[in-house]
Amino acid sequence: MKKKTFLSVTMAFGLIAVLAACGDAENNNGGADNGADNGANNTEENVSDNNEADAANSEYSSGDASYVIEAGIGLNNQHPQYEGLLRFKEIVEEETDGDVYVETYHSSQLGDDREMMEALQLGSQEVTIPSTAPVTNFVDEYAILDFPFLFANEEVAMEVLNGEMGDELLDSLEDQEMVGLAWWENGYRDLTNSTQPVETAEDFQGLTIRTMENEVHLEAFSELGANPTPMAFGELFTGMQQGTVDGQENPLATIYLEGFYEVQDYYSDTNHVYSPFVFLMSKSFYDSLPDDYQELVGDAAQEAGEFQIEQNRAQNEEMLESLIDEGMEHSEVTDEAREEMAEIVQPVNDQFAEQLDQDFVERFFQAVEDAEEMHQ
Ligand code: TK8
Repeated sequence: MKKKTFLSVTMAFGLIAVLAACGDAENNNGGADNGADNGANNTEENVSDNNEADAANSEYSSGDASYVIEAGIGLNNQHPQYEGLLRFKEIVEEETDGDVYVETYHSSQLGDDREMMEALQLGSQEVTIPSTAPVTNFVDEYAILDFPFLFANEEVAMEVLNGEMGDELLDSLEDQEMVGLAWWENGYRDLTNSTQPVETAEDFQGLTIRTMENEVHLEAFSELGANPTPMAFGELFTGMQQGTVDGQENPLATIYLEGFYEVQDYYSDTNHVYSPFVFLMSKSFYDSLPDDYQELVGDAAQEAGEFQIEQNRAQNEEMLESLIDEGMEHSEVTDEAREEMAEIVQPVNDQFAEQLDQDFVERFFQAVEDAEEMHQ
């Protein structure tokens, strides 16, 4: 599989992150203001309290362990992803009788997705669970997962990810000093903004939308006539609050649990792309584990992922109601409107597909087709 020298992309995004950070001195904890409303804790004080609480709840301690896993995510501790991470901790500690200890961090406390992946490469952090979009900066082929309107439903996505193609994508991370252990789920991404209801492709015109650090997303939103602005997730709340961006796109759970309704008026169920999470471990750390522990962390990542996915899906409907209760206006996007959006962005998919290994692309689309037949 082709590997990218991601320096130029990283540098460009780095610059944007620095610029964003400059305007961000007062409040770099997106969601902190609104956190009290829904129990989300994004302040540093709460974060450390929470970690202490986690430690207190565990009958084990890092001091007694042969191996300590520092695990960090970008989302806050209300998100099902954090529940999944706590489940991972519980399984690993119990099954090793505390010989492997897991320290959990949320709310970008250890950095944003890209920074945490770099820390995994360096061996200074052991686990992170990013959306796959920023992984494209390390392995080109991950771009295919971000093609808009690729997976018809969640079952199709899971079938492909848990099959041969998903395995191949996990294995491809080894050359980047990371081990991919399991697929978790962020979910279908929807649009929010503070300017206007968005129901059709035309409504994207002129909207400044924060995107993840991923070229497919950038191009696709440009094609729709929006002004995409890549930004680290940790900067996003402030970016919306200060009007640096009009809108953003993320699954319902994130929109609600990060309190985005405080700074966004319009929610559109665009469902424009399915966003997987990928459970990553530092390769140097993984290699240092004895064989039975390697198997154990792999199984635990998988099991905790199944739990996370269940939680994620169970809460979706409730989240939509809660967003409306909080005063967001729900714009319903019809299948017809989605088809129009899909047509407009198709050239972007084609252009990126051409740049990837053709054998990989063919096998991937075949796997999607096969999965679609199984899960109509
Ligand atoms: C959290 C991110 C986030 C993603 C984004 O670390 O950046 O918008 O959807 O959930 O991975």
